[in-house]
Amino acid sequence: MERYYQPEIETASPEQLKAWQDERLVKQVKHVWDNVPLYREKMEKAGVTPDDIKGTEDLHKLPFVTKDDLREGYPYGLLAKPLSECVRIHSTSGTTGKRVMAYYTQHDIDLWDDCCARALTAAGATNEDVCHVAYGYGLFTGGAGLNGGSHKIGSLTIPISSGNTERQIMFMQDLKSTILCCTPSYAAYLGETMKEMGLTPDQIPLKAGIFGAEAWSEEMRRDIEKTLGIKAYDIYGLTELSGPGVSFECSAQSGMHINEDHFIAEIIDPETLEVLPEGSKGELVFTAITKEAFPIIRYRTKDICVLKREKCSCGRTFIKMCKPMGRSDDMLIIRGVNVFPSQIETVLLNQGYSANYQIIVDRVKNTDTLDVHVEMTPEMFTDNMGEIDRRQKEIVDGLRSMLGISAKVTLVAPKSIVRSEGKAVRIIDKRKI
Ligand code: DLL
Repeated sequence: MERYYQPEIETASPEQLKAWQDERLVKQVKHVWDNVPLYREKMEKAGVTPDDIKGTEDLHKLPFVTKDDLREGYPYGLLAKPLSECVRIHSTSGTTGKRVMAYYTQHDIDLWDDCCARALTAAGATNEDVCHVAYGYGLFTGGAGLNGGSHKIGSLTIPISSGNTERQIMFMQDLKSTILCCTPSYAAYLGETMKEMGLTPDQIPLKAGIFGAEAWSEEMRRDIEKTLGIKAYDIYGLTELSGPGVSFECSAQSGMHINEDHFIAEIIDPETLEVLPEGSKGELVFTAITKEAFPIIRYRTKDICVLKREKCSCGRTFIKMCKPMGRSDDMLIIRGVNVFPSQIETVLLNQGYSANYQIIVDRVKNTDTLDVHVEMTPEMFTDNMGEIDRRQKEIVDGLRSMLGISAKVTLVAPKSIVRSEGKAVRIIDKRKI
C-alpha cells in the first residue's frame, strides 16, 4: 500500500490545490513588493502591482527572475526577512562570478524538510530505516535537505557526506543502511567499488536510493538498480528553491511529483518567453509561494522539461515533471545541431557501457569537433585492436543515428576517467575556454 508523509496534502483535490496556490501567491506577491526592492522595481517596470494578482491565472503578468538577478543581489540583496529571523544559508556551487546565496528562516527549513520527508516516504522509507546520506554536506543543499527529511520521518540518519568510498561501504554493512541518498554518479561509483571489493548486492542491506542533483538517464537507473540491488528514485531541486525535494518520484517511477502546495511550475519557450500549454517541452519556471526569507517569483531554471497532470497509480494528485532533459546552458550546439549529453549517455548505456564517459568539444579550422571518450568495462577490456576498432565504430554509428552528426570515439581503459563524489563533470567545451 502506498504511504504518504502528508496524505491530506499529497492527495488533495485539484480544486483544493488551486485554492492553496491562489491564496499563497497573492500573499507572496505582497510580501516581495513590500520587502524586496529588486522585485518591486521589476514589477513597476512591468506595470504590475500586487492588486493585479488575484490568483494563479494572473501569474503570467509577473516578470521573470534569472540567475543573474540573484547574483546581482549578492549577498543579502534579496532578503525578505530581517537577518535576525534567518537561521541558515546555503549557496550554489557556481564556479564563475558571484554565487547565489539562499537564506532560510526556521519555518523555511521546516517546510523544506517536509518536502524531503515526502520524497523519502514515497521511496518506502519509515522510522525503521537507516538513511545513509552521502550527498555533500555544507553549502550544497543535498546533505542538509535529505538529512532534515530523514529526521522528520524518524529514520536513523547517517550524515556520512560524500567521499571515502570504501568506508561508506563498510558503514552500510555494519550499520545496515537501507536507504541511500547521493548523486546518481556517486551511486554508480559505489556499485563499482562494491563489485571490486567482491561484494554482491545481497550482501548490502540497501533497498532503495534517492538520487538527484544531476541529469541521469533511464538506462543509468537500470544499471544502478541492478548493481546495488535496489529501487532507484529520482529527486529534483535547486538551491534557489530551497534544495532537493521540489519534486520527487513515487512507486510509479515515471516522473516526479512537484510539491504544488509550495511551488507553482510553468513551462516557457526560452526564446519567446511565452508560457506553453501543458505537455509542451520547454524551460521550467518556478514560483515559491511559501518561502519567507528568500521568496522567488517566476525563476527561470534553464532546465528543459515537460509537465503532465495525470492520474498516478500512487494516488498523489501533484502534477508531474519528466526527468529534466538537460539544462539549456548544458546543451551543446555542434555544427549547428543541438546535442544533449543525456542523448550520448543513452547510446553508450544501451551498448553495455557504464556512465563513465567524457565529451570533449573543440573548434578546429572553424569546424566544431566532438570527441567522446568512453571507458570499457572490466568485462570487455581487451588489447585486441580489431575488437576495439569494431566497438568504436559501433558507438560512432549509434551516435550518428541518435544525433545526426559524426563523432570521434576513443575507448579507454577501465577506471581511467576520474570518478565523481558529487555532480559528475562530463563535458569539456574547449571552445569556451
Ligand atoms: O542540485 C539540489 C539537489 C540536491 C537536488 C540533491 C537533488 C538532490 P543545485 O546545486 O542548485 O541544487 O543545482 C540545481 O541541478 O537546476 C538541475 O539542472 C540539476 N538537477 C537537480 N536535480 C536534478 C535531477 C541541487 N533529479 C540544478 N535531474 C538544477 C536532473 C537535476 N537535473
